[in-house]
Amino acid sequence: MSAQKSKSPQSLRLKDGRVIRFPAVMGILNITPDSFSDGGRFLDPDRAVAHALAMEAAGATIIDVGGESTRPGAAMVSAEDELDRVLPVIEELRDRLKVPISIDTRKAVVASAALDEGAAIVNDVSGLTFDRAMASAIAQADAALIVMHMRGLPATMDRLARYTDVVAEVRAFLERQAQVAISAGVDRSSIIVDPGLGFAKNARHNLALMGGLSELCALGYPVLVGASRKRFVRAIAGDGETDSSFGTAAVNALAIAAGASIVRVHEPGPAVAVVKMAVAIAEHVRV
Ligand code: PMM
Repeated sequence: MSAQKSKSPQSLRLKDGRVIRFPAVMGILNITPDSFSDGGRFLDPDRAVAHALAMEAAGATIIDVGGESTRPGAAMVSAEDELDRVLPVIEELRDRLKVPISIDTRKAVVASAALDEGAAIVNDVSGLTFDRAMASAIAQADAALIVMHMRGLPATMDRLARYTDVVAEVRAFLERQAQVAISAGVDRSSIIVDPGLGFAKNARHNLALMGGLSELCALGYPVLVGASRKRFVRAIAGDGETDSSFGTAAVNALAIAAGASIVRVHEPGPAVAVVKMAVAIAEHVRV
């Protein structure tokens, strides 16, 4: 699959030599009691491991493991609780998965422990604003980094959804925080950026960011889009499982067409089909 616009990188090489080819599908593994659509389903480590393996079999080429819900209004989780949830699962998956693991955390101690245990990518939804030690922890481990845009904390972010020009403001944040990572020693070619759909953004902001995705791609970093089953998708496409799955598929197709490199989803199987189709059309259009 390769139909990336010329400025977007075609792949990302991890320090262990594995290569993630774009566009890629990232499967979500939330080991939390309260994440929006799958809270409580994978708290049991055996179920979590089985689900990760099933997502890999369905075509996910990154598995994103998280132990803290960041849904709007969610309360903070201690580093100990987060570690208790994610480490046993990462330890088990390390030798059973062929694809790389990303750790979805805002805390440097959690990131470092997960990287030691076998994760290769840190997915920081705070875009390096939550924990000052995060950038150097990632640099030290020679890991890859996803810099996502958000404002405030999950408990407060809905109140901060005010922008004059959401695309320009998100773009400036991503550029600045990627630079923070580079200054701390993170390799430029290991950085992925993400507009953070739904994080301190209302439906209008999310739609504007989708419309401005090519401007984010122009930063030159791979762009990740995470729309799976989010509030704005359910509000527009419908709240039922089928509605939100098709709504998510529409966002993913348009994201890939605009040059995004990774889609983050709960259901990798359908997302792989969507990505293949979007790539085929994009390649044909550009012949
Ligand atoms: N969304 C959620 C959690 N982590 N990480 C990135 N990089 N991008 C996202 O959009 C994102 C994320 C919240 O969704 P979930 O509770 O369904 O995982």
